[in-house]
Amino acid sequence: MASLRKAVAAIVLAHVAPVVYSQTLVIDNTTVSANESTVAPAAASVDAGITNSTADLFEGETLQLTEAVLANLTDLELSNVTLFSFQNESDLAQNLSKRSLSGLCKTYPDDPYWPFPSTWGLFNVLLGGGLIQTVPYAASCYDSFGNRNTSKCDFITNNWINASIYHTEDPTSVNAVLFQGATCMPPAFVPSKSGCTVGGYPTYSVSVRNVAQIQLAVNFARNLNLRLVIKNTGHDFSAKSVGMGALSLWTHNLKDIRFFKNYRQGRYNGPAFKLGVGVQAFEAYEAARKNNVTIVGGEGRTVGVMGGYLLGGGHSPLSSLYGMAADQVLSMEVVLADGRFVTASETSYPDLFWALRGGGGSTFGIVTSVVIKAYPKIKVTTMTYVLATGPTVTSVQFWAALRAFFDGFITYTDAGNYEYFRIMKVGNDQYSSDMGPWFAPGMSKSQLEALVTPLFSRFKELGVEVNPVYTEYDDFYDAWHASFPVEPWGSNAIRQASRLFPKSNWQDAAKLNATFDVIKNVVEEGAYVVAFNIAAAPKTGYPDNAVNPAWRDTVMHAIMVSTWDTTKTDRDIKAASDRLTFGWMQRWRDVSPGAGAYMSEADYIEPDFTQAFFGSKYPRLYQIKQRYDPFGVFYAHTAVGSEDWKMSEMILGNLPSQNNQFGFSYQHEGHA
Ligand SMILES: Cc1cc2nc3c(=O)[nH]c(=O)nc-3n(C[C@H](O)[C@H](O)[C@H](O)COP(=O)(O)OP(=O)(O)OC[C@H]3O[C@@H](n4cnc5c(N)ncnc54)[C@H](O)[C@@H]3O)c2cc1C
Ligand SMILES: *[C@@H]1O[C@H](CO)[C@@H](O)[C@H](O)[C@H]1NC(C)=O
Ligand SMILES: *[C@@H]1O[C@H](CO)[C@@H](O)[C@H](O)[C@H]1NC(C)=O
Ligand SMILES: *[C@@H]1O[C@H](CO)[C@@H](O)[C@H](O)[C@H]1NC(C)=O
Ligand SMILES: *[C@@H]1O[C@H](CO)[C@@H](O)[C@H](O)[C@H]1NC(C)=O
Ligand SMILES: *[C@@H]1O[C@H](CO)[C@@H](O)[C@H](O)[C@H]1NC(C)=O
Ligand SMILES: *[C@@H]1O[C@H](CO)[C@@H](O)[C@H](O)[C@H]1NC(C)=O
Ligand SMILES: *[C@@H]1O[C@H](CO)[C@@H](O)[C@H](O)[C@H]1NC(C)=O
Ligand SMILES: *[C@@H]1O[C@H](CO)[C@@H](O)[C@H](O)[C@H]1NC(C)=O
Ligand SMILES: *[C@@H]1O[C@H](CO)[C@@H](O)[C@H](O)[C@H]1NC(C)=O
Ligand SMILES: *[C@@H]1O[C@H](CO)[C@@H](O)[C@H](O)[C@H]1NC(C)=O
Ligand SMILES: CC(=O)N[C@H]1CO[C@H](CO)[C@@H](O)[C@@H]1O
Repeated sequence: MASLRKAVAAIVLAHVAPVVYSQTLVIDNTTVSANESTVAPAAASVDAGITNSTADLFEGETLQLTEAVLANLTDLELSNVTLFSFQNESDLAQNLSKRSLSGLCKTYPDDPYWPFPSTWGLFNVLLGGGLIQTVPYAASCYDSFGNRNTSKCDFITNNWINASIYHTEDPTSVNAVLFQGATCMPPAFVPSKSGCTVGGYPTYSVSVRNVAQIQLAVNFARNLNLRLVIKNTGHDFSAKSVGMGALSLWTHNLKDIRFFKNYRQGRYNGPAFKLGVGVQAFEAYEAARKNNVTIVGGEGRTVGVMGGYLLGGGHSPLSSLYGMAADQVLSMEVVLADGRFVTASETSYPDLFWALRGGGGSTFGIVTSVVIKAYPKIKVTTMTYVLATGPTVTSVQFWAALRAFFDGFITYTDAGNYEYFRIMKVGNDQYSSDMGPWFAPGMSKSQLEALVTPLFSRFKELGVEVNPVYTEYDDFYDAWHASFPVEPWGSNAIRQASRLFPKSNWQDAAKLNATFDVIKNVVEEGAYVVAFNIAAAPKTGYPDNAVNPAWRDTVMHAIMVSTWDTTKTDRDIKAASDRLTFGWMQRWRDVSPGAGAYMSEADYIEPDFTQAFFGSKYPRLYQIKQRYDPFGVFYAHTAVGSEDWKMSEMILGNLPSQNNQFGFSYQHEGHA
């Protein structure tokens, strides 16, 4: 530790020179590279025995920042080191916002309080390296960052839409580029508006490998009132993992996986996994297959199933049977807004534990790992078919057959099934709806055939023939892998919105008519509907947590999509965007008053989002947010407490921009 002190001194004293830092430090007159093994790990290796963790910490979780380490550094009277202090009582008594110019906004790159390059250098050294200055993913298509490379640009262009796997390897690339500002798209996607700037991407990212780095970053951001964002994969529909001028924590590399054959905690006694928050669906499912068990995760292959997915609830092909992903959690390790690292479980920070399971990402803390229940290996039968108008099927028959399918929604989810289907207009009075897949966990082919016999008989009566293809699999992995192709990514010409339609709409003939009508008429007007017959109230029960109560009452999660041609005028694009929220979606809300929408796949400007995304859970979530994050260190669009802040610039007149070019990104309006 003595050498660490000297190293820090060397860096700080050297910053009289304009650019002093590199990835090296001078320790006892010897230059060494500043990397994970030289600095952040030196912070402290904490004895796992003193935590409340229910499973041993991963190695990166044992590397923690403590008061003692900071005390060693402050002994040197280095004023910059206080920038990394934990939150304390005197911080609470004052207002941290005094550190920004107006006292209202986050500190922004043009602000005189924005850290000097030398301060960023010191930060990087304390991190042990891993601070990345943003170069947008598609920068190789342009000259702006000095790295133009035609072959790399061609590769990125070619894989932009169809290969999320590459985007999730990049520190800042996100799916919802529209809200980022689409400031660095491959030119082929933006023929008239090409160019490349950082825009709404963060300024810096920390490539996180250990807890000490997260704590340093949280303390630094809180003490300097910087905007902080968290990026795991960047899948979020609302671009919640970016923000202009932000410091980003990139958690993608937290990939540890540990399996417990027999795990005991509270009343639970069975198999479990402890998964790093960077583990993606394909990796989690591979691990489950290898250990002959099944876990609850989403359909998208590269989604971060322990990150924003699970924190927002997390629906799964297994939800009708086992509930939401958030229902499976036994404990979590979390860095809080005050910089402290804690365990959240039924017995340690139970209020936080409740909120983290469904209350949304980037709100209460930065999760580093999650312990979840695992289930025995199960067989799965899938089925696909295409229902479409054509020479023998009129649109009237098409809608009647689709309605016959809707009529069975309660029956199918009661049987533990999940059906993922799409409905689209393919021409004048021409429609198509592909079932892909009908997913029947725990069922054999003959059991599924028996379940759907009445449906296909009804199709026959209506004069509609489909060709169902059944496949029986030995385990979840194979069924999942065969059923869900790699997901698309990164369009700037798309908006989505969704609704969790209540089961009670199926228990009243007039309401079901009205529900079906509003699905049908938005498709007739050009909406593309992606829907799930799914439930999240399994017979075996579910824990009390922050999952949107609308999930417990639903039998259909339906997403509507509006796309447009980017060569259209802004006026036409705005019309398409507004029609989604205020035209089509309003009809869906009107037939389901008091229901809700799934925060992770919702309308970016859902009116009354606190009710829609959190329902009756909101007041308690807001209270917990105030308790754990009184300064608003964590902010994400539509997250709990975000209504206290305002973006001052809009895209298309009403979509808050994560890329505000004109000064402060957002304003604190004070709490109610
Ligand atoms: C193709 C595709 C398929 C999908 N399939 C499903 C599905 O089957 N079921 C389903 O429920 N959802 C699905 N989703 C939605 C998905 O749940 C959300 O996009 C979710 O936000 C992804 O989480 P992430 O961590 O991968 O993404 P990110 O965009 O990186 O993060 C999402 C949010 O969580 C926060 N966050 C991330 N990591 C952490 C952390 N460690 N601690 C605290 N906050 C964190 C981020 O700051 C951000 O606010 C899908 C999305 C896509 C694009
Ligand atoms: C603090 O510094 C002293 C003296 O160099 C060292 O012995 C001790 O291990 C350090 N403590 C921590 C927590 O880093
Ligand atoms: C480091 O170098 C300086 C000047 O070259 C010298 O005075 C000092 O003794 C050296 N310190 C160590 C620990 O070697
Ligand atoms: C980290 O730095 C140390 C000291 O210079 C060096 O020995 C080690 O090889 C470096 N590790 C990596 C991964 O660069
Ligand atoms: C509290 O933290 C601030 C930095 O935010 C530091 O300047 C101050 O000395 C700390 N006060 C105490 C009592 O530790
Ligand atoms: C802190 O901020 C609140 C609300 O903006 C204000 O009322 C209060 O006076 C501030 N306190 C200090 C110590 O500046
Ligand atoms: C350009 O990109 C290609 C493909 O990614 C890479 O192999 C090559 O080394 C790059 N060229 C330069 C000069 O960086
Ligand atoms: C994406 O599509 C392009 C063009 O068809 C193809 O070259 C590329 O291999 C695809 N990438 C993936 C990962 O499927
Ligand atoms: C999984 O099951 C297979 C087949 O029954 C068996 O060969 C294998 O050893 C099991 N693996 C584990 C990790 O239990
Ligand atoms: C452990 O749990 C107790 C009781 O909830 C709590 O006071 C303490 O802060 C927890 N410690 C950690 C490190 O989570
Ligand atoms: C539902 O719609 C069908 C077909 O349009 C109609 O025959 C039936 O009377 C409607 N039911 C109710 C309760 O409105
Ligand atoms: C941001 C900040 O506080 N920077 C300070 C770091 O330390 C040097 C030397 O003491 C000061 O000059 C900076 O103002």
